[in-house]
Amino acid sequence: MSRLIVVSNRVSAPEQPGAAPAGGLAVALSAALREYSGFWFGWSGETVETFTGEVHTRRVDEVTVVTVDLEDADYQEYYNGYANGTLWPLFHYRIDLTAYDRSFGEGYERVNRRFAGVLAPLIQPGDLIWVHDYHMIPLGRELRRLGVTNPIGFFLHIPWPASQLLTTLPRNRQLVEALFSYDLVGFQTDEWLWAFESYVLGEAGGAWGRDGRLEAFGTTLRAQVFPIGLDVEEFRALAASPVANRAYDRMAAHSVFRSLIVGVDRLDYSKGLEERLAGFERFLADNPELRREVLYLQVAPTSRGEVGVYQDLRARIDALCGRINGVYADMDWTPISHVHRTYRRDELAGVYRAARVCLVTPLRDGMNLVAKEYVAAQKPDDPGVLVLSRFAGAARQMGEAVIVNPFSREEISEGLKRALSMGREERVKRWEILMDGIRKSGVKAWRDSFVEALKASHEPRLPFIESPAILRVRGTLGAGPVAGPKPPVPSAAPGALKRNAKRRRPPPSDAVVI
Ligand code: ADQ
Repeated sequence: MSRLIVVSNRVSAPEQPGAAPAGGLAVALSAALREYSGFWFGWSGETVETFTGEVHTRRVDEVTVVTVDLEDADYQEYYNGYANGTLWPLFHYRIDLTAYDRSFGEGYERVNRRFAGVLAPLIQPGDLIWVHDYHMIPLGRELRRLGVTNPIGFFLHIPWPASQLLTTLPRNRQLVEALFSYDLVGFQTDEWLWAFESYVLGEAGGAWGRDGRLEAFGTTLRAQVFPIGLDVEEFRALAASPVANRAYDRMAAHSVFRSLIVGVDRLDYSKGLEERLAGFERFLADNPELRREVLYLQVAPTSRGEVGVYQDLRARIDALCGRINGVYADMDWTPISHVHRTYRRDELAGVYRAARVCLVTPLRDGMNLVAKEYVAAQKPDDPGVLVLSRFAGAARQMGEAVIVNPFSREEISEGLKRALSMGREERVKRWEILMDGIRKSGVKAWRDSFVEALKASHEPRLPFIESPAILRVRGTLGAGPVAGPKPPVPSAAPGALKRNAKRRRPPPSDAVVI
């Protein structure tokens, strides 16, 4: 059987024993890696002063994890810069927050060349390579340049933007051209797939090829929808665990005689937290008789805290919660509890179960797993109600939720009221349909269908190897190792180690994903 190589910016195997349990996605991918006896490759989460290309190999829970350190400048330009300062806002339709600095783009290309240079010698004939997310778009092209002809697939966890937005990105054509080095490109929903097809056909002069493949840039690829899901049974088991029961009891005692409304999000502008709080404020203003009947718990741990816009967002959310509480709180009741911590998955599952309503109102979201987790954690005979943004990828599959426009505070307020007043019979009916849907499109189905489609969409390729002259030029531009043997690892002399001192970068709060 072929080996499977999973590539993502952060590998999600727990770094130390006792670290938070991995999410459903990590569990599913780890299981696949055990089945296919492959390995997981990515950034170590550490930076050093000078890139060496040295790989760190560990076995975590029977999975081989291979990581590489990056340089400080890589971290700033590739990770904080192009990935999270350019592509993330742009792909979430926030061109007002998008940084178009050229140095970020250069850092992004450099890091992808470095990853490819380290990974290529580890690839064997017959291996399947599965690359994840926006940090790694050029990786496939770089692997091809180094002569890798194996099947390589790419899955985008976030939205694909409309062409009118993507064309604001300098070198947008090169970014899309890079995707044509993959055999298969997967999206969460048909909306993001159509936006991609529309760019290829409208902007890149592409065309439909045979068997539904897309042709452009002198080659072809298959683009398909693979909606990501949960390991539903695992999550239901978590929701019934002793830790979940304790969290449930705590929340039930805290909200006695009141309905608990919950929101759980990484603190990110795409999640619509400010708009949601404004919607909740509107609900309090419009429904004086219901005010003291509700408690709203918003769990929003800091993510990407080194990036300025995220620090500003934190300050605005804190101020907004403080203002709403200041206006509406009473001696024995505070409408909003706002916590910054991350919680264990089993604890979160207990909180979901105790909540009568879950507010999931991103302004734009690839899928949104919180929506699915909330549904999976409910009591079948007395489930709560999901209020879901029409702009979350999850809304394409979860039409039985109360669907709202997150930009409208009136719609959030009305959706909340509708959810709080919904009778048990209707709640059960809607929940059963939602539950059936998330069971049918779980994370294992997602994973297996992607891997099968990757095998089926691979077409033999001639090795694409650049001339030694080009490789030399790329080397002198600071590209790092591009092929062949690894560069020498610096000597272990104390001075040398100090000069290349490691720095642990912030925990992967944006990598709850992978
Ligand atoms: P994210 O933007 O991270 O993922 P989401 O799908 O909602 O968004 O996943 C968040 C995960 O983090 C959930 O599993 C949730 O339980 C967990 N989480 C959130 N807050 C937490 C807290 N305080 N403590 C502990 N855990 C917490 C990206 C895309 C999404 C896409 C996923 C998967 O942006 O659209 O659904 O990848 O493809």
